Amino acid sequence: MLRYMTAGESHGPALVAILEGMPSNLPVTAADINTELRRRMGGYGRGGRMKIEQDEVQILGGIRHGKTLGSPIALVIQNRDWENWKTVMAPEAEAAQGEPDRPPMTRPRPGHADLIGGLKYDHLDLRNVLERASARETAARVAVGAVGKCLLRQFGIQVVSHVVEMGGIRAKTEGLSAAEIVSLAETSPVRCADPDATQAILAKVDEARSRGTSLGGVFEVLVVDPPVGLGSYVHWDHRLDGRLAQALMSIQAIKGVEIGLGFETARRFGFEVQDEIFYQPPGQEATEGEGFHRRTNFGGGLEGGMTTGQPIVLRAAMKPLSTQYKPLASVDILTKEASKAGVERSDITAVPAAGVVGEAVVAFVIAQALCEKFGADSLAEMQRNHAGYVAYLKTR
Ligand code: EPS
Repeated sequence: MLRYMTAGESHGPALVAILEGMPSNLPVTAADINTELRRRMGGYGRGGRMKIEQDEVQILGGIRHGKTLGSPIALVIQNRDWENWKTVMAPEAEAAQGEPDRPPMTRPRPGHADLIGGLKYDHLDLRNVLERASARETAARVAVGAVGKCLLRQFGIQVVSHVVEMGGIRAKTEGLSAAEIVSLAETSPVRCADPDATQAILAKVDEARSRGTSLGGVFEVLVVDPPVGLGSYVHWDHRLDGRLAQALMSIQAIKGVEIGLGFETARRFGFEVQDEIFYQPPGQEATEGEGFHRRTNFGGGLEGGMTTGQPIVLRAAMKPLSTQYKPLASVDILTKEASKAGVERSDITAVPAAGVVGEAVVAFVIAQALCEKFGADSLAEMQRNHAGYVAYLKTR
């Protein structure tokens, strides 16, 4: 089974990921991964940290001469900021004497993992929690997802994203193709495909900054050209919709996930939300699709926990980041006195970056489902199995 783990603290020496179960002979280069890492670092509204970091992957195992070996893939991303935190974050016991200018963090931020993590893991310095709870960890997930994208590319599957809403400002993208959305979003400073909405969002980010607060939003992830029948209806943990929702929900600060029409389906009649089924014999001049096909995609490319072959459409809602430059009420965990929450350096918003992270976690889940369906010892074996399946589908 394709699986991965990450380790590393936000201001520790590095982030580490181990990805296991990728087929052998898959072309993967550091450049494939670095492209995605760089996309994640962008977006208007990021804080000072992104001026320090220049995320680049080091491949420590599992790839030789540009191809996967089938063995675990070990990836490392150094934290440049580590230079400024060497004593505070040192693994050595002697360093615990601390630095006078960086006292323990004892005033938990509402909405962050600080308080509950401190209680649960018995920490009096909440830095022990926030360092790992930080969304810095998503750099490692993006590296893993980039390898997943390399696999998907071999099967003609693309995973893209764009910001559809920020601070209550909604993008208008009706009538645009996925390709148009992507090219517009990639040139927008907030990764939004609507130029008017982009301008309004930039102003809203500035307003949030000047008011000492943060801004949330919604991003959409699209999986273009997935094969029919990834995932399964037979068991709860095989259902691909559930697995994709979990992956997106696990991204820091995500509070809601929708698939296709999502919550809107609940407001409509039944006949308004199902994607009717049509058939056109293969080989005949295809006007709107060969074989079984649909004219709508309300279901977001998923039926019964399986891919329909239409684009998979997922949206995730990110709350405004919990660090507030104008801090909210909190309590000092040592003195128990009412106190303003601690202020850690942070971003005003990270919704544009979260979209890139969304692509990565979705790419991983789709890659995992692809490996399950087509076997995953070698790329050639997967391609043979995939070709056989495609040929079989043409007979139906
Ligand atoms: C983060 C706080 C900020 C962000 C960070 C996530 O970091 P710092 O405290 O070092 O300024 O920049 O995001 C990243 C470092 C990143 O690579 O995305 C947090 O508290 O979650």
